[in-house]
Amino acid sequence: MQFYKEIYKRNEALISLSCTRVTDFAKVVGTGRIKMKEELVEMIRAREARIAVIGLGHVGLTTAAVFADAGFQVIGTDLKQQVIKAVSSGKCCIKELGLNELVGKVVRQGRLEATTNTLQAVREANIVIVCVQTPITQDKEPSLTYLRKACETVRQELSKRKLIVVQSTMPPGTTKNVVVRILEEGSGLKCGKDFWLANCPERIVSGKAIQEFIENVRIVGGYNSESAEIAVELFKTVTKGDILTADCTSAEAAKLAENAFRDVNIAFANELALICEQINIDVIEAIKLANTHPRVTIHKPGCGVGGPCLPKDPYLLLHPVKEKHFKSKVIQPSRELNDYMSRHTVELVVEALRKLGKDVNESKVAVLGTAYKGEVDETRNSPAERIVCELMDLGAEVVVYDPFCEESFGARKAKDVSEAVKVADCTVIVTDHKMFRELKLEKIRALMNTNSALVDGRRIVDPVEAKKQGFAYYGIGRGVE
Ligand code: SAJ
Repeated sequence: MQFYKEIYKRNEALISLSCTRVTDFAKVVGTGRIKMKEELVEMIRAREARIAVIGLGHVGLTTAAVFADAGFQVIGTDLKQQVIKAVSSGKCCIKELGLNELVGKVVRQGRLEATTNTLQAVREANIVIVCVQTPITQDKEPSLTYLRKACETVRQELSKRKLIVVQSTMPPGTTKNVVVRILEEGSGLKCGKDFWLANCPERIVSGKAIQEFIENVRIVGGYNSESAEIAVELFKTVTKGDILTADCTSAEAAKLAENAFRDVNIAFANELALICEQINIDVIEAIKLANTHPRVTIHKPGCGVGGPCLPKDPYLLLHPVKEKHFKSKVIQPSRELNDYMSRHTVELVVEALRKLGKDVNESKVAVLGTAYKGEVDETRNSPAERIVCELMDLGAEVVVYDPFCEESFGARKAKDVSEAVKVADCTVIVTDHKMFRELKLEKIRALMNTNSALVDGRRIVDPVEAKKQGFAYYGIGRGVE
């Protein structure tokens, strides 16, 4: 709170003071620092500040392209040579609406370059934006290896007057306890005084990354008030949404709370689905009715929650209290329930086959979708992995098809839906791609074995139509009549 008061007081003071009094004010805070800060702010406003973006994944490349499009000179860095090669030739390796075109445009205009030489990029930059991944280990512990490495590289070329912005998602306390320490260690520079630091969590959803980067409300967690002020100036150049300032730990926690909330809401929908299966009603109908209440918004149940964020962010949120022996009663059980949904889907497949008089180990199962969600080409933490592997462990012959992903998790990959479902005993829909929503059920039915089942893990098929076509239909959250 003190920190906001400080920003507020200072802004008020600067606005109301005459020129001479501004000089007096500056004396109190340190003329040199005020000047340094104002110089960088001026450079940002004039688009003269050079920006280095470390990590050209989904978030980093979107960030780099949007800032370049706003008129900045941007240099993006990545460890992967193929990413640098693609970006340097004006292409992007990510399926993201409008990003390919935007990268092409800013590279042609000479405003975006890419390199594996992060040290040089940092040296030449006035602003460094860190966008590296912060995954979890098998034991659900945060792995800050990439973040530490990026910060260590930044430190080697850290000089006065630079602004460092971290967009990576971090456990609460990481900016203060890890990032600052690494940056200051041995550099002889003081954070908030010689250089500035802010943590500005990304909040963009895959598929709408550019739009959300520009339109979403931004949270700027400043290490100190000056850091926040400069970072706000930076994001003002690209953001239409409001920009809110906070202390860095609150900003970190807020970002994790968003994803943990979504995960818990989906877990609620999934538990509701399991209840509905037991009492022989359809969860989709129940949720639709419940959501007509003005203060109720239940998410969608499904065969699992995947992607680079939701399956790990709840663990990042819980991390700082783990050593205090805090026992999570909502967040962790929700995570576990969402993880269980892929196994439940396999159970539905086995049950569907059993009811048709077939053993899973003598059956062919077609899995439609390996992406973690519809219209993306990303398979990280996808529920498809567990579903495919467990079905193969049970002895099923598994064939997968996904229009956007190469990954098949060890199963045979079909070139199209028809090849995947041909003579299959069961088809499982794992991803809600648009093309699977538009499946021609009659055609699928004709290609599959005579006695066959359809398991809808995303509830995108009309159950009435499926039954009309002669399928034994099983959907997550729908009791079997
Ligand atoms: N899912 C459900 N039911 C739903 C919604 C999603 O089962 O009702 C599943 C999806 O199928 C998918 C997973 O959850 O497997 C994650 O989907 P998502 O739509 O939440 O997408 P993400 O992980 O790409 O993006 C989230 C977003 N967070 C929130 O909406 C709170 C995004 O805004 C974040 O920026 C992103 O995480 C991130 O990078 O943290």
